[in-house]
Amino acid sequence: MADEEFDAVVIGAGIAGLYSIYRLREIGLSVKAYEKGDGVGGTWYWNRYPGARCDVQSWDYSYTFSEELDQEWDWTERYPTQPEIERYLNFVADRFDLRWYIEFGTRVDRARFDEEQNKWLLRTSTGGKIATRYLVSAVGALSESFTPKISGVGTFAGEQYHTNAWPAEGIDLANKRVGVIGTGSTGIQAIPQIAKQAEHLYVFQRTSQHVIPAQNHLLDDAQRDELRAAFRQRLDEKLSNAVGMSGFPIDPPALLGLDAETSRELLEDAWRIGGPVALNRAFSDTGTNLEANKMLADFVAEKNREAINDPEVAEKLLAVDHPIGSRRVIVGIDYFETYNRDNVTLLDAATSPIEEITPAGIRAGGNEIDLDVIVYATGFDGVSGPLLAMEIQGIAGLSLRDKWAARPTAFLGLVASGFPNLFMITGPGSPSVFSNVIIAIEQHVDWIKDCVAYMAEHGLNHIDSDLDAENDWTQHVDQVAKNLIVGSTKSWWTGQNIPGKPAGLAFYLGGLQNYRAKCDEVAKGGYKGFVLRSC
Ligand code: N01
Repeated sequence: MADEEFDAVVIGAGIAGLYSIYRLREIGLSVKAYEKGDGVGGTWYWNRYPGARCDVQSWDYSYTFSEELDQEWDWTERYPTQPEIERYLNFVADRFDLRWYIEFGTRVDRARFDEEQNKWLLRTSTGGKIATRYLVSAVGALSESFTPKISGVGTFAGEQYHTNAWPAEGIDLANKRVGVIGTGSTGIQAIPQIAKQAEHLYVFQRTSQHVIPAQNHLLDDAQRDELRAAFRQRLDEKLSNAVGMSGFPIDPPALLGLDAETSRELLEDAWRIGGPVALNRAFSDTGTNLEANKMLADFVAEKNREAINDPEVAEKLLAVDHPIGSRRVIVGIDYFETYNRDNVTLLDAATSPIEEITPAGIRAGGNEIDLDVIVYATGFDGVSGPLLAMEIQGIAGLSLRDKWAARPTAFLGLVASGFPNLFMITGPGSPSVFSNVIIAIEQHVDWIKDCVAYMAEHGLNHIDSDLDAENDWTQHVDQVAKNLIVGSTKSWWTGQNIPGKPAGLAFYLGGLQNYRAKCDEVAKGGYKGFVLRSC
């Protein structure tokens, strides 16, 4: 027997959760959200590590559903910091009166679909028994952190933190010897900041990375006014391209077809602009042609080399073993310059792998590094990880873990066959964080809201995806990625950062605008590929 019952339960109160509450309330549903943190923000609540900021421009990393919201909020920087984004999301929660509907400090542990009642029955970490017709997972693609199993981890006498669980009060790193494991987007943001605080910083780098400078800057009033005035134009741009960002290069030339002078000029221009899109999208062929890709990678390495004083250190940092863009391109601020500091040591965890954690520090390649603090910037069990962290049981008692044993799949990334009335935001096979995630989230949530409203209008209350449609979609996801360089290297994008996790591309790489068109077409066709009925 449930203690409480709702039309819709939303799991999570980050960007997706907040917007889901807003939209589902708008169509008259009773809604409750459960959030394990004590505040809103999701990713931006948990990732409080030094240097945490978004590598999407602030004016793009903003909701678009309300022009008034856009006009009322002042971003202060091109790339907003974690505290600023957390403030923004709190502003949104208050502005739209969303807190009422959120129970904080409460995790959803179990969800079981009851076929007789056509409802999801949930158990929460606080002992709540909840029934709901629709369950919306807004758990985020990157909320289940990954810490490698290194022997001796429990013996360490100092402090250990994962970047995803950085204490809100911060950590005093002054006069401390700090080891950072991991040089992905997170490590590369944290390392320059930790270096400024620690007595000595040791960076354990297993894979060197292509890093593009952010060219971050503060915004002044005139820039903010300009951005406000261009709200509609920026929105049109975001809705029309593959990554949901404004300033996306239209019809870029092929790098291989250009003479040396022109290509250099364009590369230098893109470098000056900085950020994740300018260089990566400046040419039509660098994402598909390995020769063009190498030219771009060589340019990036040449520019980055200028920032590093010691040629041996430069070699270690810049000998990248994968094509640029094959895993997430990293946006850095003062990253390479940090290795010119006397208090920073780069350690090669590829040739001298981490062997064990000892009471005094980390033993790697036969050497023991004495440490006071170990920071795990070791990433996440992406996309499926947060869903599988809950016990989810669908039709006939099938567990989501079993369904996804070979590979996480869902039709359009939205509904996994056998798990009716469970909508996933940024689920496997959606564009998710492969695009500007806030725009992807708005699209998902709007589609879900329209779908639920359609069902209500037609006297329907049960939606599942057709298994054939789901399988066809997964094949399509792979087909689209086949000739692309993006996703061709092992990383969390393919699940290969997690030992034992089945490999498979987690995203639709065909572009957010094409994904939106496909979802709209499915809806207009009476939700073809989904099975809708009344129970
Ligand atoms: O995680 P990662 P992340 N020994 O998986 C290393 C988003 N994000 O948290 O590459 C030694 O990229 C591992 O090494 P290797 C963004 O989508 C966004 O940095 O596997 N090293 C790697 O260096 C991003 O893609 C922002 O050889 C070990 C690192 O840990 C996603 O989050 C900011 C190891 C993990 O890198 C994940 O980024 C930050 C071991 N045993 C993050 N195990 C924005 O700006 C793992 N590693 C929006």
